[in-house]
Amino acid sequence: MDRTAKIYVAGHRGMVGSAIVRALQAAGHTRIVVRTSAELDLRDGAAVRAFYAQEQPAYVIMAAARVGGIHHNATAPYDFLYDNLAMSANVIDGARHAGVQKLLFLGSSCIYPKFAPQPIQESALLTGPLEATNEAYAVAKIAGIKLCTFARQQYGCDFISAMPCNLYGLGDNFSLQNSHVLPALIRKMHEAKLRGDGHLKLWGTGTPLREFLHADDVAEACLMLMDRYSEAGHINIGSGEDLSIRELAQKVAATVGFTGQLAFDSSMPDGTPRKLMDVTRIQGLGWRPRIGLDEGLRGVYAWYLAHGAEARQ
Ligand code: GFB
Repeated sequence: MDRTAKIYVAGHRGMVGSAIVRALQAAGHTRIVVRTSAELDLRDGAAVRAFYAQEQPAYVIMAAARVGGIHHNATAPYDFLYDNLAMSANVIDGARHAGVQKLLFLGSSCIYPKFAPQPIQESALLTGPLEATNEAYAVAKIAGIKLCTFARQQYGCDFISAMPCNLYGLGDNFSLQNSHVLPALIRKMHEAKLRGDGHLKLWGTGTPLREFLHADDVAEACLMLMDRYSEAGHINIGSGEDLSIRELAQKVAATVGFTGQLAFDSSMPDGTPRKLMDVTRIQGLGWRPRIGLDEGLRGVYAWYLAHGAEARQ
């Protein structure tokens, strides 16, 4: 990428978007364009087209999305489908009309079939039924991938898609009901420690396996892909390693200093049993994550201690 060309980061206040802005600044980008959702509602196509006409960015990274954990996804499926579909369609089609040189669309590993062979290769897309708890989000993200692929095929646009595994990092959402598992466990265990609780109940059976990556590593991967990847279809971004929710809970407990017993509430959903990404392709481009899970957990807990009161909840 030309470091002096305009680049629009959609979703710059989110965990991933803010990590991308930090990485762009560190790489010397001088013209980073952002809008809050109050300034620009990405579900409003006319507003998005007017924004592109005004700013005319050379590059776009689409990190704006309605996101949430298993419970939020499962209980607000219309909002997850509609908002993500509308935002993706407007940002991608607006970029096509505005002649954007390169666009990166971000999704998630939940696009793959619930029982995809592990580790999951990019070619597993649309080979089987989706996991019910995140079907709405997945359908919107699959549509976004296809918009990028077909914009390339039909109009010659250099639009690419990348699908990261489960992400965590600074500025995450720590809601007890709506967040993803890692920030939820940090908050639940921190609060249980302060109360002196001897027990803590977590959701599901604790047996599902998940692959985690720090948002700062994903941001580095995004910059590398903008420079070096230009193909139809999507590419996986992952650490290449997974662990069970029970093992994750034990790591979080050690980080937070919660010494009580862990119990699991199997009336809550497990979600997909496993979604380990095959990362052969992105590793072939020379990218590797730098932040291991133990180090990343310590950093996020420190961030939570410093910002807990203002953390998104
Ligand atoms: O991170 P998470 O909400 O989402 O949950 P998914 C992962 C696993 O952790 C599930 C368990 O098996 C949960 O039952 N879990 C245990 C908990 N305790 C908790 C808790 O207190 N809170 C939460 N949230 N989970 C999401 C998708 O799936 O992954 C999204 O719904 C997206 O669409 C995202 O793809 C990356 O990994 O199951």
